[in-house]
This record gives sequence, C-alpha cells and structure tokens, in this order.
Amino acid sequence: MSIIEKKGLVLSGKNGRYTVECENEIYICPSGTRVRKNDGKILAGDLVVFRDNGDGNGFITALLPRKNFLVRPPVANIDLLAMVVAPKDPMPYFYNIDLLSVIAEKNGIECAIIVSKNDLDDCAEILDIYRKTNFKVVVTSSENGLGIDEARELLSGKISVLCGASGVGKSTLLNSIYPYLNLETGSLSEKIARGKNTTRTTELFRMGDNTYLADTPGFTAVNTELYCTLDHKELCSLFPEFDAFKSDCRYADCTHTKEEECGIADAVKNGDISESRHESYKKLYFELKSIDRYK
Ligand SMILES: Nc1nc2c(ncn2[C@@H]2O[C@H](COP(=O)(O)OP(=O)(O)O)[C@@H](O)[C@H]2O)c(=O)[nH]1
Ligand SMILES: [Mg+2]
Ligand SMILES: [Zn+2]
Repeated sequence: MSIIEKKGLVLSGKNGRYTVECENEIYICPSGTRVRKNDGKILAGDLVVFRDNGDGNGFITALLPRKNFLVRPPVANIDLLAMVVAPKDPMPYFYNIDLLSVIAEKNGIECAIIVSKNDLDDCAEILDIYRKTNFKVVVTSSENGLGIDEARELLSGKISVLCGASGVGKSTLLNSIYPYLNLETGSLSEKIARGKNTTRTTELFRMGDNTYLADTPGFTAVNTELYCTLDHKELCSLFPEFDAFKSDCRYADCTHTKEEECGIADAVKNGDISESRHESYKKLYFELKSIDRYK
C-alpha cells in the first residue's frame, strides 16, 4: 500500500500528540522523535507534513519552515497581533500595548488595535495615539454592533493572536463577530487560561475559512522572554513610525530619550508621533538598558 503524505496545519498539541487540520479534516498525529530532534518543538500554527493512516490518525514526518513564532503564547506563523483596548472598564494601559507591539514587530508580525466598548466612553485618546502608528485601528462596540463587520474583515483569512487585558471584552467581541459559532462567553480565553496553568501549549481555534484565532488571557506573561531577546539599541527600529524622523537627529548615536535636536522629540512636539508612544519607548529603553545580560 502506498503511503500518502499530506500537508496540514497544527491546531494544538499535547504530550507529543498533535491535532492537525488538512482540507477540513482533523487528524490526530504523533510526531517522530527525529522530527522533534531535528526541527524542534512543534507549535500551534505550524505547517507539517504528515502520513495519513486513513483512519483519522497520522504521523508527522516533517515540520515546514516558519515565517515567525512567539514564545508566549507559543504560536507559529502569526499574521496579526490584534490588541483589544477599551476606553474604560478596564482603563487602557498603553505601555503594555506598546510592549506587545514591540514583541510583534521584532518577530515580523503585523499589529492592529481593536477598540472595544466604544459605547461606554470617548475613544479619542486611543485613536489619537494609534492613528499615528502604522497599525490598523478598528473601533467596535458589542453593545450596538459598531465596527463588528470591520473587525471580522480584519481577522478574515489570517492566523491572529487576540490579546488584551481581562474584562476588555474579548469574548463578547468574538461572540459578536462569530455568532454562528455559539461560543460560550469566556470560552476561548478561559479554555486557554486553564490550559496555561498546567501546560504551555496554546490552541488555535478555527473561526472560518483560513481564519484562526489564539486568544490569550491577559497581558501579564510576556516580559521575561522579551528581556532575553531585545537590545535597547534596536528598540527605535521596533517603533516603526519613528523611522522617518531619525535622520533629523543631530547625533548619529542619538538615543531619542533626552538629547537636544532629536528628530523623534521634535516629531512628538509637532504632533507627528504620539507622546504616549514616545513615553513607552523611553521607559522600555531604560528598562532594557538596565538589564545586565552578562551577569
Ligand atoms: N458596554 C459594553 N460592555 C461590554 C462590551 N463588550 C463587553 N462588555 C462587557 O464587559 C465585560 C467583560 O467582557 P468579556 O467579553 O468577558 O471580556 P474578556 O475578559 O476580555 O473576555 C462583560 O460584562 C461584558 O458584558 C461593549 O462593547 N460595551
Ligand atoms: Mg474572556
Ligand atoms: Zn533622536
């Protein structure tokens, strides 16, 4: 009998057994130790080659190259980091958003801001800040349906990681975007949150054709990996909207934190770069600088 090899998308994995989707079918597949030894850990979002056993089971024979991955949440081949932010309940904490955007940027992942709860309060501050970045910004309210189609469109055809502080309205938003999925309120986040306490695996949820979502319970768990991989000297390049103004700095080695005649600081004064983003930059710059990695 000939062996059929197929290409599939890993949705989840635990204890060396993976759930792999291929042409709308689900296969349960262990992976060979040789694959894990040569190619490393297999993550949700990975594309793999597997042997179809013909009975719903398979066997992973190769891990295909990734375009990117995150350590936490552990997901590969991410198209979009969608950060959900509300004007209040809870109040936005812009530093956390910017920190996440830096991690995304470092990993070559596009960022978007989904403003939630627009019915609750004025979103002008959030819009002022993020419309000056290259992030896509969508304003929504699950209460009155504003922006729900636009948010669905934003996520469509992509593997997205949805994140945002607890209570910001992620589960409610997903129910508004995908009512036909009948998700229990909180089901995505809570399912993952439970999983996180015991393992570090993450599950991708299929929301529609070629549309997958991994949502994460909160902002809290990203810092340590970040500090291991980032250098304060590269930080400026991870705030993409700063780039156009760097050439206006007087000093070639300008850190854009306190120098005179700094193109970034001038752009903030002129309203081309948001002050909040620059504040996040400076805070993170000094935090990274103070870490002695060689201890
Ligand atoms: N006014 C208003 N309340 C919302 C909206 N979206 C969510 N909520 C409420 O905010 C609370 C937290 O929502 P939830 O979806 O559980 O947040 P999560 O923790 O991010 O998943 C719930 O009480 C929701 O009813 C919205 O668009 N407008
Ligand atoms: Mg939730
Ligand atoms: Zn400068």
